[in-house]
Amino acid sequence: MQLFLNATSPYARVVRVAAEELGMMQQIELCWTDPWSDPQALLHINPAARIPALLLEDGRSISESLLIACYLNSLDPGSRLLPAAQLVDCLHLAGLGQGLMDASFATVIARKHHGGESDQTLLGSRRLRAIERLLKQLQTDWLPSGSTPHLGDLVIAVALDYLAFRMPECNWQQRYPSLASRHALLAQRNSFSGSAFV
Ligand SMILES: N[C@@H](CCC(=O)N[C@@H](CS)C(=O)NCC(=O)O)C(=O)O
Repeated sequence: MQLFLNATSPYARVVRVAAEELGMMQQIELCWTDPWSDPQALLHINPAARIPALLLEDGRSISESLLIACYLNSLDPGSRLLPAAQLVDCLHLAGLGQGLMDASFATVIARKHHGGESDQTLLGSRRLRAIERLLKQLQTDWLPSGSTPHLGDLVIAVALDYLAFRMPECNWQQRYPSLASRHALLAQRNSFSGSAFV
């Protein structure tokens, strides 16, 4: 399998972390890609020109980070990323994490293309409020899920890392110490230390 990714995409990192947690990295070739330059190889497997995208051995492809993670999980006999007994909690948390990632990523992209004033627009301020509400909700809802992290844990931890990387002024570590301690436990895993944003 080939995974199209770059080193700063939080969405691609979710897939990398998921693959590492499932012990599948040996089966995946990493294809470093700049999606913004519309490379043909990426457009061929994902016309949306977005990463991550996964190309399977038989030529079929899957886009969207959570769908790729679901596919990789389906190859795992233990279904470790989506444990049946915790499915609703896991999906609930994955949704909150994805919401945090979407609002943060859109904020970063708007600032890059339209300047810091984009934060004051209707959509910009809406995104910032969403980030604050999500952090607050996660502080209540993100509880330890056992020794093996599930997909919800991974998505949240990547989203928090992305916030620290691109929006350090948010300073969630000081403001939400329980999130910081939950995050610290995951950050020390190989899947996270080996895929840090650069
Ligand atoms: N919902 C998608 C989001 C993917 C996404 O936005 N990827 C960004 C990189 S972080 C991208 O490729 N952007 C290029 C573009 O939008 O043209 C997912 O979960 O995979």
